[in-house]
Amino acid sequence: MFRMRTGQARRSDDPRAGGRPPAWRRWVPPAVVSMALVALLVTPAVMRAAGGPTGIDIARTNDPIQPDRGGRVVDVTLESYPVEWPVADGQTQVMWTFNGQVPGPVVRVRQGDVVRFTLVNRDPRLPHSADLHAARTPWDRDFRDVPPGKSLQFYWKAEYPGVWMYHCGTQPVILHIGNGMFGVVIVDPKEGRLPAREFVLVQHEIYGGPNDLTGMLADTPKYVAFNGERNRYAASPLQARPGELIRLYVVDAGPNRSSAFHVVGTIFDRVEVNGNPRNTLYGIQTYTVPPGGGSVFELRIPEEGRYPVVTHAFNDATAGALGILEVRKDAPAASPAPDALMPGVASRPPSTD
Ligand SMILES: [Cu+2]
Repeated sequence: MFRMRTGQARRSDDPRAGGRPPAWRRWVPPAVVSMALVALLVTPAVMRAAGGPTGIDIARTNDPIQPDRGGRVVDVTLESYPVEWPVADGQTQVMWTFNGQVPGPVVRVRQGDVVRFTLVNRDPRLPHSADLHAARTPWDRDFRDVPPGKSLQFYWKAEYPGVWMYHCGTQPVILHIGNGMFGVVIVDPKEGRLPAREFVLVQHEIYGGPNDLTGMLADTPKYVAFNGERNRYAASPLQARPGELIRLYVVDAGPNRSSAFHVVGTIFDRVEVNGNPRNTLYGIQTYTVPPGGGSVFELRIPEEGRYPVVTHAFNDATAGALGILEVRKDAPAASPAPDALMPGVASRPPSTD
């Protein structure tokens, strides 16, 4: 099925607005062809690895939109399906995921880019959806449920730099987020950033399994975690070198608890509220990231040592929202590879039960 609901997609600055049928139904402007070619060339590796919607009809909701000057069209495809996921000490449970991992893959674009976003629902049983906090677009059109075996595609523009949550918004939303359906969009500022050692940390709760709606509503998580697993970075610390710039993209996926984000033994030189450099605070000990929010934390650690990364709400740190940042002169060099942003988080195949 190929559904087009283009009427709502018009933007006030679109020269094609005015009630005529959308031009792309009748002919394809050369600009669109070149946009498509650019998209093929610049698709990030992490998204190429996610695979495409081959074999599934795409329901597209709006017309292609133009990137800002210097911007690109970037293809991003997320696939929803359940996996057996290690939550703590080799213990696994079924989690609902984007692309077979908790958190879902990091989507990284630059301010001014246009994202051609596709959600493919490979869950044989349940509808899912994608609510992207970085996108300004109608909820009832683009964040709507995608039935099993179907897909949905829409365009959105990365307007503000920042670190943004995305999540499944299918009812009951708490169940879909509580089962692992969330991830991070990084929109890099158009003026760029200083090179740094970068990590993405998503704090979230882990409940008693996909049917534990009662526990989610009562706010009684089994574990609290950074990046999918209790104490993930305690046994395998994050590594950095003395004095280098460290940049942490922190999102709290909840669904219920905030993160009182803190690194023991140091001070954040800068905190960018929502990850926008124009919202910068200096010299911060702890900064709250609420469910559905994110911030960028920058720090330099002069001395070698072990520096715990925690939520300073210690019930949740004790429940697993704890890691170690290990600073050593002989730490491996910082890697620009997308995989290095969330060490240890790897895609798993669909659950077969
Ligand atoms: Cu879902």
